[in-house]
Amino acid sequence: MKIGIVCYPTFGGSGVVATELGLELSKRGHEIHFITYSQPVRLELLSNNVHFHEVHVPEYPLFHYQPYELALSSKLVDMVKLHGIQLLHVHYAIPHAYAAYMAQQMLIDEGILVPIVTTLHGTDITLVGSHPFYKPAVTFSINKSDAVTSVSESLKKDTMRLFDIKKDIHVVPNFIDLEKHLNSFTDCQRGMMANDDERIITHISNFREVKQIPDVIKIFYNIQKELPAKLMMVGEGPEKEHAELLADELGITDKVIFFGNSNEIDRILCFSDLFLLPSQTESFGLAALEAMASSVPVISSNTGGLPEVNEDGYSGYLSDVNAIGEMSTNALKILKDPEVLKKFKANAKAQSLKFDLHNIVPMYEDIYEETLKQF
Ligand code: GMT
Repeated sequence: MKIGIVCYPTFGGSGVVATELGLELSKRGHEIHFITYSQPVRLELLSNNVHFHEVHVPEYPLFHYQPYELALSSKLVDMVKLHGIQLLHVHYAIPHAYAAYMAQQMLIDEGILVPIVTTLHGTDITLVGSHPFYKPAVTFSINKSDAVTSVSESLKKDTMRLFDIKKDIHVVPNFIDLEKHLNSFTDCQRGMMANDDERIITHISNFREVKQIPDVIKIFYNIQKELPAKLMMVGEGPEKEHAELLADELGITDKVIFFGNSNEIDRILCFSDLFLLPSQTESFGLAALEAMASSVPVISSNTGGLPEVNEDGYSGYLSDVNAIGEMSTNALKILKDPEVLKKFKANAKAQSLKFDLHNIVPMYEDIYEETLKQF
């Protein structure tokens, strides 16, 4: 199949999933066209089967807001015509599903039929999409998609609760390329980051309010009072400065390392002992799955889709949002005893195998085939 993929090209989970999906589909013989405003961060190599088409939005002083949807829908029309793209798969409803629907209508005018598959990722539904300013457009574009998928059962329920949805929603969980997480713990150059007696705790996110960044710092503060430890904070976002100040206030700056955005997540996870994800809401928690694939147990909140990913008492522990005390106690339960840590590490790895891309990507292929048949 010739498939057009629209996504955010940044470090966020939806862009990562879209990129990894496109790469795997290309390996399975499909021709993939990424259409977005810059080359997706995890898309390092283009090939015969993987193409990238940049959406340009010319600046014009009259516009207070530059019309990205318009430029995207025009680009989609041009690329479908030029490359014979058969299906558009858009990741994150806003504004991608809306732009794809406009492109579809323009193409119908020229006698070209292209179905749209929309994947809902989380904040496009729970935080942004359900805002009254966007809701009618998001409801319309979900209902006009030819197939709709969500990354967890929990997100499907949220979508049905928050919007008047007339379509069936297929749950296709996020997935992991386990081959990228094959490093054994001894390969990781751990010594560059911490002393042998120190535990390494990691958090990776876009440092938005929803990630409860102060909770990450406070949980770590409690941990390091009980045993030698370092905290790796990976990512960029609005809450980062606040986190730096909080670490300073608590007198732990020498134990907290802020990395910024990184393309070497697997290397960082390779030397990590524990992952913290105490989010307010999380439709899936791809970062937690990436941690588990590197044998890193997860202390997370029990919100949204996280219980579908992290199994309480097995691959880590789940607690209510803001339950900093309980999260700290659970973290210490895992970290204090090397035998317990070893067991949780093995469990985390075993849990991640449920999300092997070789099992999940065919679910998308089936949806594409079914959608093309019915269109
Ligand atoms: O977590 C974010 O704020 C980024 C966001 C995105 O769209 O890139 O992540 C969402 O999609 C990911 C991939 O499906 C999920 O793993 C994240 O849980 C989800 N984030 C939230 O629901 C907050």
